[in-house]
Amino acid sequence: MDKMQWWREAKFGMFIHWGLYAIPAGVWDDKTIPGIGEWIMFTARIPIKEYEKLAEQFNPVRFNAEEWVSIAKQAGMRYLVITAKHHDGFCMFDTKYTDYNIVKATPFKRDPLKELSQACQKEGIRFGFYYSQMLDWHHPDGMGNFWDFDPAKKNFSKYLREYVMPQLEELLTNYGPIGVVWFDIDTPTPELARELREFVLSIQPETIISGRIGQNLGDYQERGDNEIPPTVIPGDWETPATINDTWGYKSYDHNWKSTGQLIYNLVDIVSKGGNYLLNVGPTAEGIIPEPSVVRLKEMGEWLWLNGESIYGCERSPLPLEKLWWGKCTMKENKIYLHIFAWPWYGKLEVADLPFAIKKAYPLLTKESLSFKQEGNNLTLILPTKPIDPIDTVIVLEK
Ligand code: FHN
Repeated sequence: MDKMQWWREAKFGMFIHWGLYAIPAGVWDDKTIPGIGEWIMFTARIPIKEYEKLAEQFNPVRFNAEEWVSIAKQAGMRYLVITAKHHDGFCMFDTKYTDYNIVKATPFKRDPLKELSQACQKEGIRFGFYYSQMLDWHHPDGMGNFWDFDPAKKNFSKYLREYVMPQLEELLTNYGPIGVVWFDIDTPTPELARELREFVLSIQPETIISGRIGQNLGDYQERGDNEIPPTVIPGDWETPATINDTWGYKSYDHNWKSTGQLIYNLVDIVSKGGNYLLNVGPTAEGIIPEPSVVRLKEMGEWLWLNGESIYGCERSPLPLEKLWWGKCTMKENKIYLHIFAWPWYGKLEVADLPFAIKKAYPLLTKESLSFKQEGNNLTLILPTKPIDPIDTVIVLEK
């Protein structure tokens, strides 16, 4: 079977950005630091020696892997991707290639990736990890830190071969089956990207590699952060996205998207053929912020009832730009109309249908709706009010 199959069907995953940056949470030296939380070391140009001290304080005693996985599961998410090493270089897993890791450098001493991988396996959620292969502000040969190191003296291929690859070997050997290796940004040359790809696949050939390995060598295309393409896109692709405006936790970012917006984004992405990798940024205590949990739970409630119109669905067969009322997904002999803007006059005209319709009904009530089809055009009689307050799904059956 095609190794992409489970991923294509999954549609919805949990991204987790968790690391030392959760301690300052967007504040350094009593100043609020602009931008995304996990970039604080860069944005505030924090010297390694100072940033490193955060590790001594990192003790997320409230972290509970099973709880996190159950939040993902209840949200209807089918895979999980957590930062093993972000740009700050701190390793959130046990590694013998640096002591700058959560087991050796913190009072916590536990390996959250191990616990999460086990909890995922138990719950049937695919486990994956994010690994910053290009930027590493802590390693003298990684890219990006020009305030502690002289960029001219860096030996990137040495870092990639003698540090990144051995760490990937640990991650691909000690944590069970890895669904996704989520590289970020890019790998500078096609040769190095190919070497990296082949190395990963030599250990776990079934692992899916994110598009940001660069050089067109990913197994799917990664869209920009929070970028939803305007139209249907061929091939496999994913949108990584935030619930507020940061990936890593920031104490004062309260700009949470509404549940309605998040469901709309999910449906929009699926209607265009993609996956939605939605991020949470846990606190330094190990808690997924409550506003995220509430929204994920509400998404899960919607998906519990309407998941048939999402999981395993194909891109819209109808031209999306004509659907002023919502979105459309499809699976086997069914077209799913996702109505976000309810036509108050109780009638919906749908043009360009690819096949003759035998039955029409709301997914939630299954009560037949009357309709008339002339050629490719359908007129559907709808109840006067929506059945779901956010997205009422109408099924058209062949
Ligand atoms: O720089 C990172 C950022 O911190 C975050 O990890 C996002 C997630 O897609 N990726 C990078 C920028 O594209």
